[in-house]
Amino acid sequence: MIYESLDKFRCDFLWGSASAAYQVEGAWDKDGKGPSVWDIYTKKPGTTYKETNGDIAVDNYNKYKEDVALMAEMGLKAYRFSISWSRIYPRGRGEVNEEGLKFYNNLIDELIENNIEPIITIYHWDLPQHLQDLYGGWESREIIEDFNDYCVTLYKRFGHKVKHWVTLNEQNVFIGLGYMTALHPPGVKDNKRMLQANHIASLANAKAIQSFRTYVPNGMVGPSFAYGPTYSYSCKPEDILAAENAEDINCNWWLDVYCKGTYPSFALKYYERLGVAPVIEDGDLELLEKGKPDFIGINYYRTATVQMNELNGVGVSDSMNTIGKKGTSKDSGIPGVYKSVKNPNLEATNWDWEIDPIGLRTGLRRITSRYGLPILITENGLGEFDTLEDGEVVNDEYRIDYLRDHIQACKEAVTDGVELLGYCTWSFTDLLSWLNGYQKRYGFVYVDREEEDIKELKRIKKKSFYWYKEVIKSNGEKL
Ligand code: BGP
Repeated sequence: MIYESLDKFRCDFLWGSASAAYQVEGAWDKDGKGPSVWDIYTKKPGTTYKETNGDIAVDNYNKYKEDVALMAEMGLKAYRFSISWSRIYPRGRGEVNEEGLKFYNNLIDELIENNIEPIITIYHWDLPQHLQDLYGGWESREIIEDFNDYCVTLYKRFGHKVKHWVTLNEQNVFIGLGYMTALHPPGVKDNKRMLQANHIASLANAKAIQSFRTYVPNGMVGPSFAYGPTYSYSCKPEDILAAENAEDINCNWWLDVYCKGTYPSFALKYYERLGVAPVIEDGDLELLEKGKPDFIGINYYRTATVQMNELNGVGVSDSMNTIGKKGTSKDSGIPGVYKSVKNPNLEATNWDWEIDPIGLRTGLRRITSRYGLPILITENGLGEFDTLEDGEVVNDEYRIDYLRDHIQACKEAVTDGVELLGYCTWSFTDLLSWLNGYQKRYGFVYVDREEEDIKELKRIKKKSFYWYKEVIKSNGEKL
């Protein structure tokens, strides 16, 4: 629909920004924290851009007050951050580390004192290494109890202060990259193991939501999903079918399980025929049924455009453009299912991520139609090279354009009838991009460090900082 005027955002709209523990905190072995799988994985040569890791990251562990002061200056309404499991339980289970809880308690209090609503992500990929070594992490059903114990500890400590909670961040990404392309820890390429680990993660998610009802009865909880809505490359019926395949395999496979408690039937039958479908035990479906979320968190960066892929066609690519050189991404697909192609109607970033605000509106509408749940945009943003100019100026007009167009798309989606709780940009300060080092920047606040030279980690406000401040002040009316 094209409208002459648009509805307004709700008056309690959560204008926010997001981060993740491993990408900002640093202090990787301080105050009793145990190692996570990322602490270990990034030390293996060749896994990340220029061997970067989060040992120091942007030192938010020591500079959190300075960062929160900048958020307050901007007028940010919400800050989504993640808790590092191995800071709370250094070995993933057993004795709790009070020092770890203290850090997050201080951060939460600092936010609340500054009128910023904390949004907790319980798990943003940094699994305690001990659980990986002990029983293979997400591949063992033992993790369901351990994850639940960790969640309950957090609910008991912070449930009275924090209303919005995110369980798992991008299960589709940490499972897909961890067990299909081997680009993330544990670096496995095995579809059967991937689908089984994924099933266990879904059960852990459901169990965590079930416990949430007991300990945080007035809160709201949901997972964050990396949603890239699928387009068909053409109106050829073969391509349309390929797009339906991709939407089922890449999106509904997770979203249906979260919101309906069941797997999408065509995708499940397809995996059964291949002999790789997850083993669904007695009680699993009942647990999924009991663990449905209050909202769906959406991390949106781009859409996917696909075409029919013959049985002898292109397979899954295990490489990624991590250097920021446009056009270096490789073709990828699943033979007989779909293959991804470049969308000629869209511009892309230097990391080959297509920019598509209308895709965000389309995705929000698809989720609303299929599940009827409120949506919280838990991530959206532009990763680009930034230049620090003389006089400590960063003119990131391109980021402002990106965010403005996506917020406009949100407004159109709200006018369509989408129930949108808030919008968190990725990210507030610059931070470590998992595989892409520090040069792929996302923040409103420039952090002066490079891959090899950490300098003084000085915080410098970019042009987008002042722009978003006005957006928040006008509740999204002034874009
Ligand atoms: C999401 C993750 C974030 C963040 C973002 C940008 O998938 O949840 O943690 O990293 O993507 O991705 P990247 O850093 O690869 O550019």
